[in-house]
Amino acid sequence: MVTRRDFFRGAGAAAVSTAMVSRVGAAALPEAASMDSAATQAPLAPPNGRPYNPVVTLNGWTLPWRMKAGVKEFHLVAEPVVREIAPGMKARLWGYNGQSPGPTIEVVEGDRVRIFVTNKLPEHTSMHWHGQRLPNGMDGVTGLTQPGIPPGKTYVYEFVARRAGTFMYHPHADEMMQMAMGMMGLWITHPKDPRFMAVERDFCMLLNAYDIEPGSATPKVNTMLDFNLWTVNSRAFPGVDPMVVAQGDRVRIRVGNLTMTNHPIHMHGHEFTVTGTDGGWVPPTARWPEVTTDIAVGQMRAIEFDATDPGDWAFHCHKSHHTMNAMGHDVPTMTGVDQGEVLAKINRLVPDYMAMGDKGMADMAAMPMPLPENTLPMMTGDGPFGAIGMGGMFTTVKVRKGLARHDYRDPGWYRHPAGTLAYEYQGDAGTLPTAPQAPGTGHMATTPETPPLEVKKGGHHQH
Ligand SMILES: [Cu+2]
Repeated sequence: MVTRRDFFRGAGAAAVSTAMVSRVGAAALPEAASMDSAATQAPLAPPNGRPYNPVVTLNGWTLPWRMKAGVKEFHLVAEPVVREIAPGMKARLWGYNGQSPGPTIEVVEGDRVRIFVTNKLPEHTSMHWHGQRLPNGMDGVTGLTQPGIPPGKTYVYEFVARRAGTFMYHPHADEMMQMAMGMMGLWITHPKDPRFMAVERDFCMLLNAYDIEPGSATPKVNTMLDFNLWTVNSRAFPGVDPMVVAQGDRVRIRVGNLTMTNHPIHMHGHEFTVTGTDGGWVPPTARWPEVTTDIAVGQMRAIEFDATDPGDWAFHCHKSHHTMNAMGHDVPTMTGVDQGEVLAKINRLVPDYMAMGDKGMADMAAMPMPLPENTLPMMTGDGPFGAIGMGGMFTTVKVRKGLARHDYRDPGWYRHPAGTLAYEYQGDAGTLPTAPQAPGTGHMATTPETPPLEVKKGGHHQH
């Protein structure tokens, strides 16, 4: 089997791809390339067909195709996979061609596309091409437009990619189980004219979610809403790669939501506009600036911005529990609770037990707790200033000056120019500006009775 790694080895993707096509040219089925890595792969420059600007799938890859009599032929294999969610945790999922999500499919508006879908699962499946214009019989709804694809069989889907945009693919068969197991992928139809809404960097990702008990590896597939792992392309922070862009780039980020709840996706430091939805491109006159856009279940949003300001800018879902990993569930609020007495009693029985959360929850991010095997900390990730205290749907957009056009390598942490970093106040409390008292607001405003603020000299924290 040709892996993606083999595919990129050698002089260039185009040359290797041609070799692959000639090797399997006589076979009825196109080779099903497979991927063994969860790292973000270099964009796949089209070796044939109409030109386009390829996307970068975060922690993913694009499926190579073979051209047969003017038709682009792809081969997807539905199969059990092992996906690394983040270093330290692997999940047993169902996916396509070695990974979950499956590989991104990239075609050009007007292309005739033939997709072979082989079922290596123990139950039937099908493939629905979410958002596409196609003949009804190619829509992949089990029972409605086709029988399920039985285990061991291959079905062929064929249609013309009529509309440019961002699409998704997923089964329409035993959906609750199959999507809870990670069966999904992205489909990009590029515009015929590569200059249409061209951007320098074009990222894409699917939001997905799992319910995996701490210490286990297989999702609970009957969970309806109470998922405990919120992921970007089946990766949880700090396993989600940064999006690396050059200062001055026009950047597009395409986000599809195949979880069972909505996600207000928020970006720091820049305004963006929504330029694309599932239904197509948003006309420029209908766009407005945002820093957060809510993405409902089954929706896709393409956002665009000019990367004007260098830095490590957070990019995340704004639901706080979606930037946490498992263990965050059913934890009682302990803020303000003195656990000292009960702690002494518990420690006689369980020496490792730690009381937590009496001053807030931040210490959970920094403390190395004994965790079950194959379990991610609830809040984690180390930054240049200590624990980031995040998990789940969180990553960064790293804007740097002078990056080469196709350089996506992690540049490390941002180095803040002098005078641009928040700092600890070292002066006298008496020299702090006083808050003027608002008229008529009574005791809610700062009053003369407020005890003077104690600021410790010498820069030591009190806790
Ligand atoms: Cu969310």
